[in-house]
Amino acid sequence: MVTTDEKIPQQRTSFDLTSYLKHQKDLVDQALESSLPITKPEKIYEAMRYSLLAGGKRLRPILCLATCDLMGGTVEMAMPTACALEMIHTMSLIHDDLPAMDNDDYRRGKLTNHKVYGEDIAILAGDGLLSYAFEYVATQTRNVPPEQILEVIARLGRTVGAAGLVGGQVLDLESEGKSDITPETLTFIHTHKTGALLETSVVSGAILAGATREEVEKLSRYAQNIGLAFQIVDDILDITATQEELGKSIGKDVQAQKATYPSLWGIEESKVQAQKLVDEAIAQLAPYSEKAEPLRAIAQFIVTRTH
Ligand code: GRG
Repeated sequence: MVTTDEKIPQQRTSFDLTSYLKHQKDLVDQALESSLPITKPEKIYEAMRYSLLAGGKRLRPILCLATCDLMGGTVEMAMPTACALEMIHTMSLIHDDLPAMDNDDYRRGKLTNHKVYGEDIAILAGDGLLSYAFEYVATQTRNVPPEQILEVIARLGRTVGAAGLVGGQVLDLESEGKSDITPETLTFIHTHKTGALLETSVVSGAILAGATREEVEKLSRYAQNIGLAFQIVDDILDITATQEELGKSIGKDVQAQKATYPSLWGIEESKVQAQKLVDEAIAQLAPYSEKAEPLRAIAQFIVTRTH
């Protein structure tokens, strides 16, 4: 029992990332659920919803909401873009899994889109999600000046195209089976294929909230560092995790003779490099108070995650 003259021990309030991620993921999942109603032709909407609502960490939308909040914006301002980021991410997974690319049977613990709906519909489901993402930002964003919405749309376009995901994927495909891939080429592949969308997720939340150029640049550097760390850990998990943990086939990189960070540096050195990048990302957040705790904790989560 605590009496009036007894001192209540001061509990250190450490940020609870698990609760935060769960809460934000639930918010995003609800928004995604209502973002894409089924209409005619039902088959394509079902295929789009199948992959969009198949789970996943929702890291990109969560990052977008976190930076919008850090810069003083609201959930309402960022949620349409957060959903669009997940639509784009999902379409890239659908296309990446196709027989013409990585030829995967499982994703997020479920059969891949083409395994359920066939290759033709899977291609179209990806295309449908990609175009709907842009429509969704343009028509659903509220309480944000039009020029900020336009900047987000332009950034999204650049991120998915040849200057981003598409470019990274092309170089990735071309590098398969080659033994002379340099660290620079590998970094180019991953900053484009994986890093670009993570960076745009972070930056778009800040832009929607009206962040200054300096703030956007600082957050860009945070994002570039976590983007590369994320991919290094992805490469490590492809070797060390189980299929149940990842929800997809493992060991694909070795099988496809892909150059990866562990193949260049070994697993231990790859872990050291990933932690260095995370430390650098967190250093970018020095000017911000405890309001940046979610971004700091997410950066750390990137190297400790098991899936
Ligand atoms: C964008 C027009 C357009 C085409 C796609 C196929 C392709 C071009 C690019 C490949 C992009 C790709 C699949 C990159 C890998 C990114 C990555 C590390 C995915 C795993 O992300 P997680 O761990 O997955 O966040 P969950 O399931 O949690 O969302």
